[in-house]
Amino acid sequence: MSIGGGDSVEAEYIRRHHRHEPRENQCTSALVRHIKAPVHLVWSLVRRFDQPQKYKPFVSRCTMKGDLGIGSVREVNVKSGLPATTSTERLELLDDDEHILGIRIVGGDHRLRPLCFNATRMRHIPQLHALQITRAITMDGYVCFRLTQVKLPNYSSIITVHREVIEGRPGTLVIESFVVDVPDGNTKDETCYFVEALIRCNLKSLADVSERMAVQDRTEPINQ
Ligand code: A8S
Repeated sequence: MSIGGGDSVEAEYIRRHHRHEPRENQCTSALVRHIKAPVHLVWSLVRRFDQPQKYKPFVSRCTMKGDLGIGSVREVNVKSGLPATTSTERLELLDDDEHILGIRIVGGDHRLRPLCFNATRMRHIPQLHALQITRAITMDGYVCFRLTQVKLPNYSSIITVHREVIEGRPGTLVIESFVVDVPDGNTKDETCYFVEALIRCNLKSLADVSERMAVQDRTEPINQ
C-alpha cells in the first residue's frame, strides 16, 4: 500500500497525522500494529519521552536534558551488541488529546568508524553515512540484521495511537511513521528496510508490554 493510499481506517489516520514531505534523498514509511489493550494503557507507555526503555528493546538507559516540554532532549543509551552507543533525541510534538508523539534524532556517538566493504576490490573504504546491512539466521531460526553503521542522519518519526475494538474488547491501533536521509551508497529500499525492522521490533514489544498490563488490570482483585 502506498502511504496515504487506499480507503482503510489506517490510511485515513496516516493522511491526517503522518504527513512527511520527503526530499529527493529521503525515504519515508509507516507501520501499523493492532494491540489488544485499551488506548490509555498504550498511550501511557508511548507518551513517556523520558522512559523509552519501558518498551523499546534496544534501549538500556535514558537521561533527560530538559523538563519534558517540547524541545527537550533525551540521551538514549543503546544496548550492547549494536554498534551505536548513544542517540540524542529531541521531543518535537506531544499531544495528549490526539495521542501524538513526534521525535527527531539530533545526534549520537558511534563507537565504530563508518565502514563500507567493497567486495570487488576486497578492501574497506571509509564512507561517511554508509549503512551496511547483513542478513543472518540465528541458531533458533530467527532472521536478524547485523548493522555495521547506524548513523541515521535527519531521522524523525511520528507515533499515534487510536481507539479500536478487537474481538469485542477495547483495543488500540498504533501507527509509527518516519522520514530519514538515504545514506550515500544505499538505496531507498535498503534504508527503509533497516529502519522498518527496528520499528517493527519496537511495536512488537509495545504490544507485548501493553497486553501484559491489560491482562493484569483485568485480573486485579476487587477491593471491597
Ligand atoms: C526508535 C527508532 C529507531 C531507533 C534507532 C529507528 C536506534 O536507537 C537503534 C539502532 C540504531 O541502529 C540507530 O524510535 C539508533 O527507537 C535501536 C541508535 C538511532
